[in-house]
Amino acid sequence: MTERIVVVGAALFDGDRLLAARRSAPPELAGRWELPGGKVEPGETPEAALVRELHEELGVHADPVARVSGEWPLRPPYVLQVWTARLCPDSAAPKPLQDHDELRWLTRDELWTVPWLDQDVEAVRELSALQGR
Ligand code: 9L3
Ligand code: MG
Repeated sequence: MTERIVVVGAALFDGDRLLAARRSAPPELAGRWELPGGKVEPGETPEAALVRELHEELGVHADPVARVSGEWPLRPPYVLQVWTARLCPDSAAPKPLQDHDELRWLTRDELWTVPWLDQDVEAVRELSALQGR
């Protein structure tokens, strides 16, 4: 049996605005919005993967804050786990460097104005419950 592989998604907050990223690849996911992140590499902690992915994808320095409870199935063998995260004081503003073509900071009222990936909907719902959104 193939082991399951964790994909980390970042709920990056600036105050109470949440960063959403529109995927540009692969074609079947393009145009849908996600919590940025990616696959945890062998020997890597999920927190380290989160920091690495946010740097690669968005050019930012960010710190993981807390794991969001829950785990959501992706295409096997992948499962999605989510951490809240904050930009470090020295960080540049996020830019879509790879895999995304647009970024948006969503206020609580705007949370459901983008077409999230199906797998991210449950995670965003969990986040909104956490934040009383
Ligand atoms: N995925 C779903 N939601 C997310 C992320 C970061 C990733 N919030 C899915 C999309 C891909 C797979 O996980 O099928 C691996 O992600 P990536 O490494 O292409 O970002
Ligand atoms: Mg990614």
